[in-house]
Amino acid sequence: MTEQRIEENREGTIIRLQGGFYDVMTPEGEVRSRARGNFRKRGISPVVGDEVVLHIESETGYILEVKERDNFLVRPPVANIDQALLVVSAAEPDFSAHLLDRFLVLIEAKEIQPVILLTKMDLLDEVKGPAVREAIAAYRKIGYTVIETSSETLTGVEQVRPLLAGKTSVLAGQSGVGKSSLLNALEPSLDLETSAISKSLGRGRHTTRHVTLMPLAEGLIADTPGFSNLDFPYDMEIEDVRWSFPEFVAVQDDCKYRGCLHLNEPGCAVKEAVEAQEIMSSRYENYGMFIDEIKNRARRY
Ligand SMILES: Nc1nc2c(ncn2[C@@H]2O[C@H](COP(=O)(O)OP(=O)(O)O)[C@@H](O)[C@H]2O)c(=O)[nH]1
Ligand SMILES: [Mg+2]
Ligand SMILES: [Zn+2]
Repeated sequence: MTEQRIEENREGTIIRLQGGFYDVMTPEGEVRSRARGNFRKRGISPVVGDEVVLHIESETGYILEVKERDNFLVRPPVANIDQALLVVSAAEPDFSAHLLDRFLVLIEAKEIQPVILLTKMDLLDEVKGPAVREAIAAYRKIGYTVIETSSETLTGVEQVRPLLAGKTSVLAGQSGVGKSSLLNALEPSLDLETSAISKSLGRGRHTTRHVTLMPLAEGLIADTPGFSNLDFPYDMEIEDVRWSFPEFVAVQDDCKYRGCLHLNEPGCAVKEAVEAQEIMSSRYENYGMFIDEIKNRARRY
């Protein structure tokens, strides 16, 4: 019997790092691959999400080339993210416009497309319901996609599926908001651990875990929250915040001063829009807090 040597070049996406190997998803399936030594010499370290060209020799791939990245998250390291699914709960924990705005700024500053997924809609009652529904309408008016879901009743879950197709997505959101439950609702075979309690049970919590991209709904999704740290990164500047509020940007040409920060400047179109209740006052307050946070941080240096 003669052993057939199959040699070919193929393109794919790195989905997993494991024991010095890179698992690459190609149209013909997964290929366990090695990076050529010269990557390290050139200071390139391939990460999950990288688009690569492989040379395949008897079922092992060798990464020949890492394509230029569209974007890159450092913690966890993921490249070429098409969108961030921003998971916020309607209740338990209570809906927080502040947290949502903070995530939106972090995502917009990375020039990643955000999608807002509201979870636990089944827990909304007559008391909490109206304010949350009003907020949902207001974020939609800004232009954000907001999907209302419940992993309990499965409401809205199917609306998430088409958003994932053909894209690499990261999840963002506090612990306990229902990220794993939502993924399980979309794909029960994932069988991800849910509930905050199970986390304290240990199970390899101390081993270094690399992020993995899981195939889901004809797309790839990072298995860990993309933004574990909610502090603004040191390279984020006031200008980044200024450009991260689309409904402010939409009217800022009407501000009297170019470069208006919409704080104490006279003739500010943003402030006028807040007074006319065309811009959410919570957004304006959060904006001010974020600007302060960055200013105070800068002063420490
Ligand atoms: N009532 C209700 N509970 C939910 C829903 N989604 C998640 N939960 C519960 O919220 C807790 C945290 O969910 P989990 O998926 O682990 O959150 P994660 O930390 O964001 O991954 C669990 O006890 C879930 O059962 C939902 O849509 N409705
Ligand atoms: Mg989880
Ligand atoms: Zn202004």
